[in-house]
Amino acid sequence: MRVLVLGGDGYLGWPTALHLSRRGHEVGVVDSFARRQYDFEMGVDSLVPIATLQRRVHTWSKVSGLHIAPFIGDLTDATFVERTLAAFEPEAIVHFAEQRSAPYSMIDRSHAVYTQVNNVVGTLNLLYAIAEQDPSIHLVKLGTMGEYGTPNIDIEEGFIEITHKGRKDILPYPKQPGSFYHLSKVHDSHNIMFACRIWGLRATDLNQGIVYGQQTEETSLHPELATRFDYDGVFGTVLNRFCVQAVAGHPLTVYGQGSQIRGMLDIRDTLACIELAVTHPADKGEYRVFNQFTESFSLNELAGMVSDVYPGTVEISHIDNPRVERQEHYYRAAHTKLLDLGLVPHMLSGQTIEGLIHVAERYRDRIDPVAIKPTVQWRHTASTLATAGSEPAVPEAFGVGVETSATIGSAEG
Ligand code: NAD
Ligand code: USQ
Repeated sequence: MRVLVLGGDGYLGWPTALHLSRRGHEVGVVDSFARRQYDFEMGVDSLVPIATLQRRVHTWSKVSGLHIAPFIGDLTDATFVERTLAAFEPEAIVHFAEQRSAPYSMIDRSHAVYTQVNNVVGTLNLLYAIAEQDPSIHLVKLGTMGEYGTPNIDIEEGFIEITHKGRKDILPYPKQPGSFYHLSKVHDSHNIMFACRIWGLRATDLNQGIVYGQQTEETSLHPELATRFDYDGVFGTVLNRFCVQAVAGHPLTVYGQGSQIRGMLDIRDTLACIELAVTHPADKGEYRVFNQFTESFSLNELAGMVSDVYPGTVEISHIDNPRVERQEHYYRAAHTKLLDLGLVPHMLSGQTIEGLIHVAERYRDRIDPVAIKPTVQWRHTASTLATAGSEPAVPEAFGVGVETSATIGSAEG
């Protein structure tokens, strides 16, 4: 199939492009390099060095003899989106190209606005281009498990049957996201579902859990094919961070009680799930949702596993939770649809954690201990809100972790 991977220079987009290319699909990648720019803004870097996109594509063609077509541009530019679709003529589009960090979206007003404009407008431009050029293109869109939040009932895959005053309907599952980033995914989901209903588009919304891991079959073939590995307090995700922290001799930063539970999956399963979604397209007019994770863990369990596997001493530290999130909560989420399509998951094992620790040890010299600390607070103070009108390019508000008695709104926790 002709598959266009949006966000194809990112942590998940690049290995997905390689995987689909190796599996015989004709692949194009689109990226604006926004992600590389956030690193400059924050003064952080991927732990594993990454080559430029042009270098990556060149190395892939040398290693595999296969071509990946790069398209450089921004999805918020509607003309760029239209031209790219017209030039590549995809049968499927895998859409990873969004600002994906919850803490980044919570830095201040301008970062919340940027995140929602980038994500929602980019997706809207894409929906219009698909509808106008070829409504048969299957959109495979990355959503997130965090759209659902942590309700006190089982989470279903996108929809729930509700009986109300004696009548029944199947309705979108209620959403209670935990950051302006997660909210942007909810807005996207509504827009995509609406476009399927009114224009007859076909789409799969993949509500993905937290991904861990750094190496895939294809990225391991050459150092210039490596994907990024974030461990900093804004872009690093929990298990990847804990492994780097163990190697750095830094206490594992469990936020709050650590009883929060999240759905997780191995990066190799992300690739497999995307391929399954692409090769089993939604029907014309169908908007379907798959919950893309394989196992759930509490943060304490994750910290415990890293501490058990790491050969040296590991300290686990419970720090004040910078986020507003439920800590003691029920969590049971359905995730059978991808398994029904044939997913054979890589379960989290000591070996997987050892692999991550090994990557962190190899690049130990590149670990910046200053980058590890969480710096973004969900609870804005009155003084922060009063100064939120200014929009510095590198926001001084980054690190606004000042808690005062005037702290506003912290209903959960
Ligand atoms: P990433 O930031 O590494 O990659 C996203 C890529 O999209 C970047 O290369 C960035 O430059 C590009 N991009 C962003 N906005 C763009 C725009 N307007 N136009 C063109 N390119 C743009 O993120 P990732 O970790 O690879 O995540 C990919 C997707 O998967 C995201 O949508 C994210 O929300 C979702 N997701 C990620 C995880 C995870 O644990 N990493 C979990 C669940 C869902
Ligand atoms: N956490 C810690 N310590 C840390 C980092 C995080 O305890 O050092 C906690 C957080 O408080 C949270 C949980 O770990 O309870 C997950 O945080 P995270 O930063 O690993 O993941 P999250 O912010 O949820 O976002 C990540 C990706 C995002 C994706 C989401 C999937 O960055 O793109 O959408 O995972 S999900 O969580 O299912 O919504």
